[in-house]
Amino acid sequence: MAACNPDALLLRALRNEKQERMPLWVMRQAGRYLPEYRKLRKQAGSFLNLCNSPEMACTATLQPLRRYRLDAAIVFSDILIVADALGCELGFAEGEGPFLARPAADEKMIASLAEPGVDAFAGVAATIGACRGELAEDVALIGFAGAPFTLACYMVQGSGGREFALARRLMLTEPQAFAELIDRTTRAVAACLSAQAAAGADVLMLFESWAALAAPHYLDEHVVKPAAKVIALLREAGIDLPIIVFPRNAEQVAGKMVAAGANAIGVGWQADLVEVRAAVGEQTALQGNLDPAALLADRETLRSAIARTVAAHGTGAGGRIFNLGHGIGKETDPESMAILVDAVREFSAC
Ligand code: 1CP
Repeated sequence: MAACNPDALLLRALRNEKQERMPLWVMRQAGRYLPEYRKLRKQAGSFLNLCNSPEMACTATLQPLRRYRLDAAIVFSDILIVADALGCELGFAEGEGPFLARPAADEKMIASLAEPGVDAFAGVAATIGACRGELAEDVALIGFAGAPFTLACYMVQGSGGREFALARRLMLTEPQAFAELIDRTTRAVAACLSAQAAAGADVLMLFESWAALAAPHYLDEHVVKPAAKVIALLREAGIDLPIIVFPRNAEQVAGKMVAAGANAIGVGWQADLVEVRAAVGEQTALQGNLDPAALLADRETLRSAIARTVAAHGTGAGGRIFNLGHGIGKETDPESMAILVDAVREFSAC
């Protein structure tokens, strides 16, 4: 397992070292906006076949790198593989999205979940291994997992959505069962990330995409503490890779995530980068946060939005990583990504 060059731009930014420009990668950069992804997805027959085949998942991971000068690849997988390993049985409904056939909807179902270890994540580990050999030395490979609260939302609900009312109800009405679910999920997330670290990931990222659904009263207990525990379990296992935490739309926890051991904070597009920087100080890297809708605009509008995001990152000592503030939309013209890559290089050069 050959790691990338320690001087790769993304790793330097994560260590708060001097950058000649901002490193750039894009959430969901391997995905449906690329015609070659849609073709591969068709060949695979289903999203899950694609995820579960290390060879095809590796091809999907590398597709955006073949087109664009990006500084990182993110392994092609999904946050819901952890829910599957816990026993919730991940399925995918064409035209709708992922679902869990056996949701962890009550105390009894939560008590009967599996205890997946590192071996349960051999598939994504094999994808990481396959990708690392194909990537240029200066491209970092990012391994990832969903954070416990976001996964718990899907596991109780059984499907996606914007509200996750069943999960929020369980959190209120059966606090012990919900805490048990978070606890079991926390251990499984650590196992999933450990497997990816052992297979050669250079950076790890925790997607806490639905953090904002935890009412303020619950944020510490169900969002901050579980992330801290995942990080502690990784450090105890001797894994010292940089860790990016993305508490989307709950950026008020950024300072606490840094105290919990996060090396960088992913910032959603609705948050003010300048405010998050003030909260975390100059010792922590920030990643973000262009509105993905900017990629649907004309070239000049897109370029000025990029210039604004670069300016909001500022020029202080803290690490600065350019990304979108959420995943790239499937309607995006691949040519807009090319404009983005050139503009970030142009505007952030120093
Ligand atoms: O081809 C298809 O139809 C599948 C679309 C798709 C893709 C490309 C899904 C289903 N997952 C993925 C890959 C994926 N998902 C990656 C790796 C690729 C990359 O980033 O380049 C990553 C990091 C994710 C992460 C993920 N999956 C998140 C967290 C990020 C976020 O967007 O907030 C979440 C919430 C999911 C769940 C999920 N998987 C897929 C869909 C459509 C969803 C959302 C479901 C919902 O809430 O309704």
